[in-house]
Amino acid sequence: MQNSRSLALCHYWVAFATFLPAVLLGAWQMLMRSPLPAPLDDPDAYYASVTLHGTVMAYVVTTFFAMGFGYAITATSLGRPIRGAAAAWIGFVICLVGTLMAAATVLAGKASVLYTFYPPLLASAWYYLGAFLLIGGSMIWVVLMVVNMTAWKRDNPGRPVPLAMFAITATALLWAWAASGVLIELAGILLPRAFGWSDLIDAALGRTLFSVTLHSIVYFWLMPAYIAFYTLVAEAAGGRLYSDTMGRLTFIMFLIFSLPVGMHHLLADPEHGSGFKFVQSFLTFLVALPTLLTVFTISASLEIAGRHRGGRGLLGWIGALPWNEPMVLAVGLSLVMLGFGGFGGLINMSYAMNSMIHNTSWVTAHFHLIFGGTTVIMYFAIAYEMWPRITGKPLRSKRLACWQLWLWFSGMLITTIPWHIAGLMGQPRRLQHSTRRSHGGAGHHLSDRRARAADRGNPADRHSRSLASGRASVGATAALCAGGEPAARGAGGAQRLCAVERGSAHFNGRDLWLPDWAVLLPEEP
Ligand code: HEM
Ligand SMILES: [Cu+2]
Repeated sequence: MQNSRSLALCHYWVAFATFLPAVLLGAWQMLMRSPLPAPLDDPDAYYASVTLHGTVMAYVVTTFFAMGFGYAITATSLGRPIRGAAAAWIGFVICLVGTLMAAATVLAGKASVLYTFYPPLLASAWYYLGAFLLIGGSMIWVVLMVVNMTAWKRDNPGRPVPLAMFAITATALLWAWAASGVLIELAGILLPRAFGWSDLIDAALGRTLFSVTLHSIVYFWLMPAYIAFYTLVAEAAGGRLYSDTMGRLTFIMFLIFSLPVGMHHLLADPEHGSGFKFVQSFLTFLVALPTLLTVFTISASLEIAGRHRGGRGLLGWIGALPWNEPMVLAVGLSLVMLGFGGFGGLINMSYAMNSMIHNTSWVTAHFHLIFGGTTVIMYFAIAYEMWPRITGKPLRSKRLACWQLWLWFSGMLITTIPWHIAGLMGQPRRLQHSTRRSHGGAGHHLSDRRARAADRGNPADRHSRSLASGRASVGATAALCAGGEPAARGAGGAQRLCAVERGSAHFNGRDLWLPDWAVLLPEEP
């Protein structure tokens, strides 16, 4: 059992030890983008920093945290040592080596490609190799979760698998699917090009493969938070889970619904037809179902706890909950951020509305709120809960833990609300300076150029506004045109869009499924 404990603890240590410097980089980036003077004001440093911050937050912190949580769940919920601990340690070392390799390459200034590493931006092969080892190494964890669950089931016929184990195994399978896109992209496109074995790089195929990863990965990040909702919150609040079946249903739904939706990250890309984009936009809405189910089940569980503790009346149970328990406080704050963030997500996924905010800082604000906020605040609460269980030592101060959660929550709201608004006003994301032009222009222009290079793989972004809105109109504005209402009332934008679309061949049913050749192969001027 000791071995299983150290396994979980070592993974947590890597997650939080890398989190700290990554947060400091984030704070510095924010200073660079603000009108305040920032130390080391240099565009190359900025892009290296955003690459490192993004890579660490999106891949390192999350993967190590989920793996550690998985091992902790296996050891505690199945009540027996982990099977395949030796393999788990090998996986840990592979992931760690990959992390160090990727981080060193970024720090050496040889991989300023941002965490999405969209081709044709190209980094040193060591960065891709590091990412490949990190993501590939975590597949050992995936196999071990499945092996441990099935072995327990075999040894305990007729008994249901504990919910936490069921859920983490679903998470592992989700991750295997999510990772497949980026692993194929790395092995088939980026590594051969970076090593010089091929001199072609198919940017559109690379982006498409990455999109398979890019949406399902967000549920991989979110899953530990949902597992805590279902398995740790009710107990911490002093009640019981309203429905175990709802929990199992939720995790199955996440697994199925998150599979085919990544293309909504390519809504402004020309290489896919509007029809596919519209279908994937629609499928994305389905993922709202398990989330609504969760919000309902968790609220009901909290209500049971609150009434159990003497809360009366319609809302009296809320006040009766033990808000000084880090786990209970975290779930409350997390749900508030999920409410705001979920609303923003509906805008991102809508084919038409996406064109308002595509590639603006709205997007960065959105995922900081829902990932840095909703998700990470639960990672903190899980650490406060599991660390004492693993080490056998009680938490030093619950009060301090609650203060930390409040501070993180307030900070995330103060950061992300204006960031959303700036995005709506058209502030682009991934720019070193967004408000200052006073530094003689040099830094600004350089960063501008870099940002344009970052978008080169996406020709649509170059004409982002007109193009995105033009294409977006095929789906939703088509309905507007048909209904005629807003156009008749003279809503300028919609009217113009209708005019554009009526004049084009887009309503030819077959064309809806073809790429936008006019953008991919522009005519000579
Ligand atoms: C102190 C808290 C944080 C601050 C001030 C901060 C700030 C920033 C800034 C300024 C950027 C660059 C945006 C751009 O150039 O468009 C950024 C990027 C990013 N942040 Fe954070 N961040 C923080 C915490 C987090 C957390 C907790 C996560 C996730 C766990 C996270 C994930 C990311 C990712 C994935 C990117 C890359 C975005 C891209 O490449 O477009 N950040 N952050
Ligand atoms: Cu997505």
